[in-house]
This record gives sequence, C-alpha cells and structure tokens, in this order.
Amino acid sequence: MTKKWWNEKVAYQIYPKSFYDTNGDGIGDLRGVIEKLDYLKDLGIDIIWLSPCYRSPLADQGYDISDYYDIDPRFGTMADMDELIAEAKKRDMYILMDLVVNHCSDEHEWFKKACQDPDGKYGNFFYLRDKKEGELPTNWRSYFGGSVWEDLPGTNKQYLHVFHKKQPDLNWENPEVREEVYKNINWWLDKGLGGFRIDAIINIKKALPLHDYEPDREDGLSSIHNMLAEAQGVGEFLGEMRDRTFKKYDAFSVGEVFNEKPEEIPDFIGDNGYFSSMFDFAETICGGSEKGWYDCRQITPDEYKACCFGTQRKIGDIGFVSNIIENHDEPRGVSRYIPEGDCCDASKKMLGGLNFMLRGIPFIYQGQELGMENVKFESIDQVDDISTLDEYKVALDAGCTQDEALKVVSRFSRDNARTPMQWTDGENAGFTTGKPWLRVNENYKKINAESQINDPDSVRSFYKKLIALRKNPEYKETVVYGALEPVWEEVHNLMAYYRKGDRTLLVVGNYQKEPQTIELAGECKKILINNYDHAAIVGNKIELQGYQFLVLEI
Ligand code: TEU
Ligand code: CA
Repeated sequence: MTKKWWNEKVAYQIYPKSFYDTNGDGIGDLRGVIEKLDYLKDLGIDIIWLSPCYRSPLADQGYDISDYYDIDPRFGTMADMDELIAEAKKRDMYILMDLVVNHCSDEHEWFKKACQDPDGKYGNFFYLRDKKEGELPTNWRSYFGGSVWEDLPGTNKQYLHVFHKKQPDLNWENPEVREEVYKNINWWLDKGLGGFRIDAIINIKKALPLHDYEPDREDGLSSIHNMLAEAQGVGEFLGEMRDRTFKKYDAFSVGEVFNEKPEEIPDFIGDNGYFSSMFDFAETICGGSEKGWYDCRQITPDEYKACCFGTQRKIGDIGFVSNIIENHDEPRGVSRYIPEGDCCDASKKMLGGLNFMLRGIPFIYQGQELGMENVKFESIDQVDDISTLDEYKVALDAGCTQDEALKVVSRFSRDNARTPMQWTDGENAGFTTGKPWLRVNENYKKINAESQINDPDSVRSFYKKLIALRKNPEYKETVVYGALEPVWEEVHNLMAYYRKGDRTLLVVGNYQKEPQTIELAGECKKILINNYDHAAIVGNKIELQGYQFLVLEI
C-alpha cells in the first residue's frame, strides 16, 4: 500500500441543516460551520465531510440537487462556501463535499428539459420508458418504497428513480451525462476542495436491458439489490471518473460502497483504486433485513466484533477503509451497539475507542464526540424523514400495531442522527435562536458540548485523547499503519486486537457490565488510554471493569 496524504487524518461528518444556525431561521448554515471550525480544530479534526448544501428542494434533505453549481440559500451563498474552504485551509483542514450523481432533483433543468422534449438530448439524460396501461417497465421497489417508475409530467413516458420520485436517476450509459458530472467535480476541486464523499454510487450501473426480478414482498415488487447483484461493469464508470477528476488533483474520495465482492476490493481502494477509501458498513448490514426495519434487530457485542474483524481481514493491507459507528442515515451508534440499559459514559467511550483504533480512517459524525443518543419519538408526527415514514408504513402493513411501528422507527430512524447538534444546556441546545427545523433531543441539558469541553472526564475529552494518540509522532506509525491482529476472539463480550507497527499496542474493550479478567502474554509497558481512572493490573493479569477500554503498549 502506498502512503497518501489522507492516511493519517481524522474526519468529521457535518449534517449542515442540524449543525449550527447563525441567522435564527431554525436551519443550520455554512456560516455556522465557519463559526465552529475552531471547535473542530480543537478536537483534532483534519477533514470535514459536508452533507449536501447545493441548491435543492430538500425533498431528501439535499440529496436531491437542482443545481450542482450553486449553494441553497437556506445554507448560505457561494461566498460563504468559498470562505469556508479558505478558513479551513488556514487551519490545515480540508473540506469534502457530498457527490450525489446517481440522481439529480426533478427540479434540475435537465429534468425539466427532458419533460419538454423526452426524445431530445435531455431525455437521454434519464431512464425513460414508454408508458403502457396497467404495466410498469420493471417491478423494482424504490429504496423509499413503491415502484421506481413515475409518470414523466406532460408526456406519455415514465422515468426511473431508485430513491424518491423527486430523485430521477441519471443515465450513466450516456457519455454526455458523465461529461457533465466530471466537469462539475473538477469545477469544485478547482475551488480548493479536499475531495468528495460519493453518494449511493453503486446504483449508477443498471443491469441492462432492464427487466423484472423475483418479487420479494407482498407488494409484488423486487428490491433494487436483486438488480444490482446482476449489474456488471460499474468499475468502468468509476475508473473513468477517477482518471478524469480525483486523480488529477490527488483529491480524497470516499465511496458509499455496499456489497462489494472480496476480490473487487483492490479495484475499489487499492493503489490506483476507484476511491481513496470506502465506508465499512458491515455492522449496519448485520441484523438488517430485506423485509424492512420492523424485521431488523439489534446486534450483539460478539456480532459487532465479528463484523469489524471481518472487514479488517478482508481489507488487510490493500488500502484503508473508513470506520464509523453512525452517520446521517443510521441511528446513533451508542444507542444501537451498546446493550439496552447499559448506555453510559464508560460504554460510549469503549465503543468509540474500539472503532477509532481500527485500521483505517476514523469518521466521527457530529455529536458522536458528545455521546449523543437516539430520540424518543412520542408520535409519528414528530418524524420528518421520508425513509422513516415509508418504513413506518411497511411495519403497519406487515401487521405491527401503531405502537410497535413507532418503536421500530425510534430504533432505526434516520432522524435519530439528524436532531440538532447539542451545543449548550440553553434554549434549543444553543443550536438556534429560532424554532429548530427538527425537534432537539430532550437530553440536551445533560449531553452538550459546553459542559464537556473543559471536563477532562467527558466523552468529548476522551475522543480528544484518541485523536491525540493517532497524531502523536511516537505512536502514529503504529496507530495509523500498523497491522491489526485480533486476539481472544472466542471470548464472549470481549473485543481485543493488537496493532503492530514499530511498536505493539493492545486495544481491549470489556463489552459488558460485568468485570472480566484477561491475561497478557507479555508485560504491559504503558497505559496509553483508559476510560477509567484506574486499571487493576497484577502481574500479567488485568481485571477489566464493566465496559472498561484500554490501549496498552506491550
Ligand atoms: O444513501 C444511500 C443508501 O444506500 C440507502 O441505503 C440509505 O441509507 C437508506 O435508504 C436509508 O433508509 C445515500 C444517502 O446517504 C442518503 O441520505 C440518501 O437518502 C440517499 O443516498 C439518496 O441520495
Ligand atoms: Ca440558518
């Protein structure tokens, strides 16, 4: 593996709408990000991924772009964006934008022109099919529910959307579409962006000719995954995109890649891979279900461990994955991966530490460093997210009561991670002086940045220590590049691994509330990180407290 500039970095995802509002309209904005750069710098962040802030109707919170060359006025102006890039640079930080090019918005001018003249140039920017009475072109189910086919307004055609109907899929088979995408990427890179997070990218390649698949739910439709499993050749598009854009700028690119085959990993993230990195979603997939969220379950500590190690083994030294416990599409990691009733500062630090010390690039999602938790929804009216509303309906259709369906939603809703960032214990958690667009989590008086910044025992201070260790010149080589070797894998509720570089570190988390004793093969030279103020080391035995997490040099 060739070393690259981003290997040693620590990344942070900002969901702009919920980060910090500076003008009192209840919506977070780019000026809010600029104001909080020093907060992030103090934490130790190098790379900031901004979820979309392009011009958009916000039908899917900006993942539906109507102008790739503009900033949505609710988030600010292009001048704000330029200032953000410049202010980040001053602090040695990089900004990543979200690249959403599987689809655009139905309010994009390309789509409007396609409606006006479906047989013309812009008709071929999308997947259009002639409308036939009582029959759809294919039986695919959109990710957000219902058929992927929708009538093309004012025509006798239908268009394909694998996500929401306001997100028509772009036809990547058309070279003109690809040219437009590359032109836009380069335009942004010329502005001085560090790179991109690449949205839903596996969906750009459809299995052609489009056809039906085996229905997999009562609705008679078939999951997009069935089509994607058959689609061949996404790599040709991705390789072309790399060569025409990222590679020329040595930009960082991190792909939202699902379901890659082990033999494809070098193509994706090896030297000269399509991307610099890709997210590890193994633990979000484990416990998942094609039937819907109502059929998903919380995974156990042993499963969590198996997922992390499975990925690490698959990747080896091929490249760097990007490690997460949560993002804007997932519930809060601490609510999801810590057994019910055990969520506390110690277990939050343990989970964060176990994830952070894996080989790869750590991505911290806003509020994760504070230990922000899932929300308790009292009624479905409190939900904003389109995917959640669909899953609620799926749960009801499957026979869940309203209460059960609400419980499902509370556990898995994307809104769990989208509630406003908790800055202070003041009104609206200090996020806005107006009315927040989405309800603030009730626990903000207890969980907020202000109370944690100067508290050496806070979750945030613990994250700062983890980040500082990764940057410590004496340990960097091992923490960043060292090989990962699982240890005591068969021990129940214990996750432990070595990181072996020019030094040897042992990372260990007691993933349960009961104590547990481990026996080291060698001697412990030094305790580098501890989420308790004490470690009971006697000879080569360590009695770990419930959820104790240690990084030891041995
Ligand atoms: O998500 C793509 C994705 O693959 C979905 O699994 C998504 O996580 C799921 O539908 C959630 O219920 C990306 C973005 O991260 C997501 O926010 C967007 O909604 C989606 O693409 C469409 O752009
Ligand atoms: Ca605002």
